[in-house]
Amino acid sequence: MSSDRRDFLRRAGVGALAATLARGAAAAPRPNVLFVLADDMRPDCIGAMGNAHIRTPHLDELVGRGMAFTRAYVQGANSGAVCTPSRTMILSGRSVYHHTNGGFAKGNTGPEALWATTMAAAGYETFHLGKRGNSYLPGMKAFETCLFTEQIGADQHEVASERCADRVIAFLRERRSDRPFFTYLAPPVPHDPRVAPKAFMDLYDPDQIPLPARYLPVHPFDNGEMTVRDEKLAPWPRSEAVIRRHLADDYACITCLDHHLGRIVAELRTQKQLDNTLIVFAGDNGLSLGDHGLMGKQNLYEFGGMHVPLVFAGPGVPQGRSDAFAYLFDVYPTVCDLTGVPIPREVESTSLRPVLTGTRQAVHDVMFTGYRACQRAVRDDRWKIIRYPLVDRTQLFDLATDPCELHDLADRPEHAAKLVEMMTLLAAQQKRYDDPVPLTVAHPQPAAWTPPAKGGAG
Ligand SMILES: [Ca+2]
Repeated sequence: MSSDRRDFLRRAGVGALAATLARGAAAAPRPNVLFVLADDMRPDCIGAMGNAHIRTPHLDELVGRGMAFTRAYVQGANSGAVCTPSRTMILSGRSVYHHTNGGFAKGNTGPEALWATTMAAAGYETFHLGKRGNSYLPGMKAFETCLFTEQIGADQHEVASERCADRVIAFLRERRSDRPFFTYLAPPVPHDPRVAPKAFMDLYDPDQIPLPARYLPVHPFDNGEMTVRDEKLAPWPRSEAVIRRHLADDYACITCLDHHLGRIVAELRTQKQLDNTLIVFAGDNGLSLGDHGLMGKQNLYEFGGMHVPLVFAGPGVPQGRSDAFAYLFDVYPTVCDLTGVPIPREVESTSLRPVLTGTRQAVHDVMFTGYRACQRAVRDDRWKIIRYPLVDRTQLFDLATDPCELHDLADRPEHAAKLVEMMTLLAAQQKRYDDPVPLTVAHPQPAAWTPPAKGGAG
């Protein structure tokens, strides 16, 4: 054998060994991923997160063995249907200010690497089940299997949780792939109409549910979105009885969803896949349900439209709770990071893995949120400003002493410097994300607001 030939074989052998090692690395079993996105869910509607009046045993178990983020937010919306930009951000990893679908961008949004495509390229079998409307169609159609709730009768709210769970369980039982799965489940629950089977509705007596600490009959001024559809779900002024009933209905839908999520988890346990499945639970946006005289998700209060539940549990996730700031669309790069999937450069959001693993306290210093052209907010650990440009109104809250945002300090002379500091911070965040909305307008409208004499469901 010639030395050239031996040299070739040696090099080939090394190459083959390297290839084998590479295959071995690639074939190392990645965990399955089950992402569950509730529709319109407040972050305080999980028993284990401090709500003594709601029953969520399966979500409690998830929180108990995973990591819950107490300060996770949707970045913003240029539409009353906050679902649309929220889901677009999740599926694309692009900021609301760099996307046209419910976002603020005009024209080219830049290249995007869809979450489903990224996971598929890393060897995942991808499965989507969620509502067709108010989401991001290209992001959903990038899944190998893309089912819409309408196709399986899960758009009927009373049976939506059950039918969604049935379909996911069928997927888990029927799949023959050796690949790990990435399942994206987005049931239209607890979104209104807030109806669940009687057994769940009967669990909650409205008279036994306390009023929220932030309850007001009417919002004190015009926030620019006072009569959008969600706000018409209750008459003005919001009566205590009506708010209690909405809360009871909401809790019933969440308990029903919790029950059927428990069935999916039980199936994973039966298949001995639970320990190898990363489960992420989140809400696509929050909801007011009587806080500050508001019903919907079209505002920037802490328990308004943008603050959402976010829980990770499974391989690589320690048990605990974090008050580190998180944007909801951080979920995409975080899941990549936890499963060893490369994060595409087009993804603008940030992996929360350093927070999950304890190597960093936080990956965001502040949270910046926006709603159409009428509301902007920024908060840090203690202070928060909400700016309403169209009515030239500003609120300043000390969240350390006033977590319910009931005491506006914007006009207090002793906080004048803090007001300037927070306005400067807000402007800097706008610049960072290319937010085109001005914080002042030439001819602001009057801030005073009178509820319609008629209107609003009973
Ligand atoms: Ca929603």
